[in-house]
Amino acid sequence: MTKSALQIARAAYQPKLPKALKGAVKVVEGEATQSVADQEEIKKLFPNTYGMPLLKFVEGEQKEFAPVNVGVILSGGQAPGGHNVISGLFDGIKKMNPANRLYGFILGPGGLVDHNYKELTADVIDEYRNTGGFDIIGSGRTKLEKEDQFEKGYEILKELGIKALVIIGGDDSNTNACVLAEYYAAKNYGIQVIGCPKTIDGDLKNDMIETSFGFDTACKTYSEVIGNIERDCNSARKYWHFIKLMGRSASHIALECALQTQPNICLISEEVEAKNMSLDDIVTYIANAVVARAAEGNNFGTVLVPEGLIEFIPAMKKLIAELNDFLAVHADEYAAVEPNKQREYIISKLSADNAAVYASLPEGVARQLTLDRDPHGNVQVSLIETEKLLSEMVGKKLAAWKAEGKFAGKFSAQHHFFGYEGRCAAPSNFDADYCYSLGYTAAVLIANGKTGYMSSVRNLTAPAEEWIAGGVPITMMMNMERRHGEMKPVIQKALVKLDGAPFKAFAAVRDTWAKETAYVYPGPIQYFGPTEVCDQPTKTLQLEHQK
Ligand code: FBP
Repeated sequence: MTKSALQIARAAYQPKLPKALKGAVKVVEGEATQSVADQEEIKKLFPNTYGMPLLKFVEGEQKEFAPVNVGVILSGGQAPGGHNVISGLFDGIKKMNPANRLYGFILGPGGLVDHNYKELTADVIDEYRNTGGFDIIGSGRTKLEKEDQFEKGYEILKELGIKALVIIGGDDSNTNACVLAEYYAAKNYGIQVIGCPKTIDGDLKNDMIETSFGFDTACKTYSEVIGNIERDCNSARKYWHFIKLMGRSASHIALECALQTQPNICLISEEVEAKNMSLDDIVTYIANAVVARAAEGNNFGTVLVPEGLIEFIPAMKKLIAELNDFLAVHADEYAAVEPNKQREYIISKLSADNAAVYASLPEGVARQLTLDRDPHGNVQVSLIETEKLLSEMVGKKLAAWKAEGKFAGKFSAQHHFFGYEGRCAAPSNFDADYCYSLGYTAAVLIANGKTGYMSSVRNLTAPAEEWIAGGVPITMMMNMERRHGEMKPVIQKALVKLDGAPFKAFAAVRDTWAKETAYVYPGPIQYFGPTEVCDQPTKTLQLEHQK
């Protein structure tokens, strides 16, 4: 592999660890825990791993640990810092006992089931320290949820003498890690399962998991380019830029990027849902901002749009649900209709409310809603170009207002989608340190015989030295939710809280940002230099910690 100059310099970076992890570690047990909701059901489903205590690591005395082989899986979408979780885990288990070995399962949970693995030796690990990406072993979205998968996994774990498995993933992958931990415990297989909180989306968080890794780097990467666009926009003064930001469901990324760059508008899906806003309400909100800025001679601006927006607009949610049901039964009939009559055909089949919403959509989006379906027959909402949908509708509204004499400015739009380019960026110092600490924490949990725990590193706005490492029982984060028509135990997804400090801070200033040109240009992530430039956590974390 030809390495860039930054990659070479960055390989030498030694991630910062919390004080308690620097030497010998003692595990202190806290109170027994309860699940966040549905305690009786969760307890019944997880008799071996429910109610375990919170764990905190403090400095302790040197101990001897029996050798143990460990497996690791990267699950789901990439997030910056995954390689550092693995290098922290490697260094941690080697420190406990140099005879310990680490195996990586290839291309996600599927690698465990298909017995596809490779040993991660010191040479391999050293190639990937402080780098972005998950390419050390690859990732995948196979769900580990069936007994035959658990048994296939057990076969290979037994063969390789692996006594502990670390699953690095988001809420669903950690839910599955918990089910697997319970299954292996119930069967007395002697295999521990530990989770690590990953996802750029930032929606795996709670009192004990302050943030998921990758969110910091991804948001800083997007904020750099949003800032660049804002500066371009303020230089040419002729475009409105509509920027869609990744984050399948929650709007944490859009909110964080707004706090970093101060755009004219940032939509928050959770607010749209809470206020029962229609697509037209959103379009009118943006169009009003365009008119107000145009009145001051500013025919330019930036709008941040969260990827999951469409599904949070109550009227769109209902329309999508009816379309899913209808096309599940009438797909062939629909396909037989001449293309130029398909729109009318759908309108004639929908209930009155949904037909009106459908008829109001631009041609391209309406077509996307009926064509692009996933293998389960559902609309692939992430493929919908929401940024184009909104700008097209805003453009139409402004044209109508112009004809009525209500708008005298100009409106010309540019579109962007920032997602994949942030998922494999070289981890910021924060993510490099945080991930290494999470991996090291997993090693300590393993050495102490724990299973069904997630690595937890807290107090993240303080210097890394003062971070608090430990373990949280995964059952503590669970509740019962309806999934595919069945009630299932799952980790609660954390959406943007409208009464939370980050949203409130944004809501307090957004009207000013809409009117004025208050852009902030964060610039690229810095890896070397003063700490206020290189080591800042996200604004979200800073605001949440100010409470
Ligand atoms: P995870 O939740 O698995 O971390 O993935 C998040 C994400 O990056 C979302 O932001 C995005 O909607 C999705 O993955 C894209 O998935 P894919 O990589 O399969 O296109």
